[in-house]
Amino acid sequence: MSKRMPATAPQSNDSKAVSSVTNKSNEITPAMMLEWLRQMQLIREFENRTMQAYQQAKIGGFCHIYSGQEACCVGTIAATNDDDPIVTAYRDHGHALARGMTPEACMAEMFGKVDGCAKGKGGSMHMFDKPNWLFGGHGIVSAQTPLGAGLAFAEKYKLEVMGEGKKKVSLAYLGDGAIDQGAFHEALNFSAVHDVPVIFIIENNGYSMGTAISRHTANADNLISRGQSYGINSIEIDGLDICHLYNEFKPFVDQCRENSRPGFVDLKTYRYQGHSMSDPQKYRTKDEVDAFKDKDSIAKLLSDLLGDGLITEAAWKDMQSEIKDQVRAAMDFAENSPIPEAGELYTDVYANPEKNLSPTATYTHGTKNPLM
Ligand SMILES: Cc1ncc(C[n+]2csc(CCOP(=O)(O)OP(=O)(O)O)c2C)c(N)n1
Ligand SMILES: [Mg+2]
Repeated sequence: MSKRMPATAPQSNDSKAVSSVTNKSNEITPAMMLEWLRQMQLIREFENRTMQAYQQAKIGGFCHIYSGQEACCVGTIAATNDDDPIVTAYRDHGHALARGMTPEACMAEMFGKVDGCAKGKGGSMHMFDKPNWLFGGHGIVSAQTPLGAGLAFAEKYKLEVMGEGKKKVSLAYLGDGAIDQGAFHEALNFSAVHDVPVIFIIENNGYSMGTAISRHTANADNLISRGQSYGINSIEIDGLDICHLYNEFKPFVDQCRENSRPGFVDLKTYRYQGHSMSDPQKYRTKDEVDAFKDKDSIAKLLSDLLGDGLITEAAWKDMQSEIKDQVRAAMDFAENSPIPEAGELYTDVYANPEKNLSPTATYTHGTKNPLM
């Protein structure tokens, strides 16, 4: 179901150089930049169509739009291996697409259809894609943080104790609103004590629902002190400039992998839409939103590419229209995918509410499951 999206970068010309200002790490190629542009634009377009579908009541439940934050998931995932595990919160469509989930599987999931990545049972907040090492999509704030540590610990254990596998790093994404949860601190402490190679990435968009970061957390302009207090290597990165992000983050990931140590990143970003689809946004001004739109990450990457002569205006137009077609096809796919059979309510669940109704009725969860 979930395959890496094919790289359809137009006129990728690796013989042309990326300017040294953009490419401080000397690892960024023109093809990489074009692929990032394509992925970020795909996420932006996908989210635009998601909002429309939500307003038409084709998508139900909670739904959180990622527009504005695209560089965060695309840039950080680009710095990992395809089989490094990742886990994130509920604002997860971008991570799913950047990890290689098809727009079809992602949109069908939101439509509650059988061809969704979780057979339509998870919805917007619960994108899950095991083949692409994406372990959700989680709605409970910060609950994914210890899971990220656990995923990294499992891989470390496999390698160091069982002698299988290879050195991996896991990425645990969370919002700025999640850093005051106890689970977050427990995960940091555990990872530091046990040398677990997990990177806690705070996608710091400045708000937790309608509460500005300075109103909900102490020391809001020095989040890295959280990581440092546990002896964890911690950095701040501008999450609106993907080339800068990659230059900073790639060596950071490599180091965590090599030394088997955790990391902490305060990744500064901004969301353009409300917290969820039902947010009147009375807590911020239009001027503030517009000021961030002036620093838009897609526009910045495009201007870097144009400046280095790595894309033409015509090629950019073609890329945008290909992406529009791709997302339109995903909408049609989701629309036409069947709704699940009623019996599906009783599969893929841990407990069987009615005996013998589920194909998993023989699974007893041990000796005493009160529901069986
Ligand atoms: C444990 C818990 N408490 C409260 C909520 C309600 N809630 C949902 S999202 C949210 C804000 C989280 O903000 P942040 O972590 O900054 O993520 P963002 O929405 O900005 O991506 C809250 C408080 C929840 N889902 N889980
Ligand atoms: Mg936030």
